[in-house]
Amino acid sequence: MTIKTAWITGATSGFGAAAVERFVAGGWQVIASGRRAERLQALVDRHGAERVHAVAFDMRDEAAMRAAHAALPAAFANIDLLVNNAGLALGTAPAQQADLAQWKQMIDVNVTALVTLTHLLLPQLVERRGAIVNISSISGSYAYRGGNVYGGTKAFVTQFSQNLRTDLHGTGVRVTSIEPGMAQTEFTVVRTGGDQAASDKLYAGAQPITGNDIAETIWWVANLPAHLDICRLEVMPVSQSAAGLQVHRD
Ligand code: NDP
Ligand code: 8X3
Repeated sequence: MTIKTAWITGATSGFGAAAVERFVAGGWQVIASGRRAERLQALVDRHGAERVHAVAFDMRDEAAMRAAHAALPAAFANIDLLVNNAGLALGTAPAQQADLAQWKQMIDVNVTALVTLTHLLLPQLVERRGAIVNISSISGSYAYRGGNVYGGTKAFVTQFSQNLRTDLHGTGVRVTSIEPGMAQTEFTVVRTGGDQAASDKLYAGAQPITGNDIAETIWWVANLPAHLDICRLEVMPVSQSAAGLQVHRD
């Protein structure tokens, strides 16, 4: 049986780390990327260098991304699946009080880096009739206070996914936008600048989505018969739903 290869970005934590475990358990090879090299090395130590190839770089560093791609060992060079998972939210302030540097960082990682890696891998994904799974978010569809640029980046990811599908029509390449709701990962600790108590409070009693839940979803999407494309998939915990519009009165 031919062993398939996935490149999973954001593999050091949350959805990405869980996806590495799921794909390795399912017999795939994984290229695991992220900034925290020691966490990537732990994946290699656990699964072996023949199953996991670690590439530590900042997604905003295009030269490092290209170098990591160019230096892939031959055994990992034929990529069947790109999981564009690396991303972040920074801040919860309304737009008029937000930090511009945080806005730019979210755009750089969630949008610019995602399209750069996609552009880099597209030729071989077309050649191999591969697949792309983009991790978007319900924040791209539903407005909430403080969602401003984060939600904007995820609306981009959702729409980019649909546009990719259209451009890739006839190539056999599958594209999926997975749009999770509230999930307990390091996401809120990062968003709040390290406030573990705020993160714990947000998730308390809500039974949020877990990293394993989304890893299992990515696995399912990627392993469906080749004639099926899950185009968009919105996933929320049962405890979460949309809550409508607001009205300000003088
Ligand atoms: P985590 O914070 O647990 O994981 C985020 C991952 O992104 C880490 O592996 C981190 O790696 C990586 N990352 C962030 N910035 C960079 C960068 N500059 N360069 C390289 N890698 C980077 O959060 P989640 O697992 O929850 O998030 C994964 C994706 O899911 C994100 O795109 C997020 O927007 C999305 N999402 C999350 C939801 C949630 O509620 N948790 C819901 C919907 C979508 P490192 O720090 O080592 O670089
Ligand atoms: C993360 C989900 O709704 O907290 O993308 O922004 S949300």
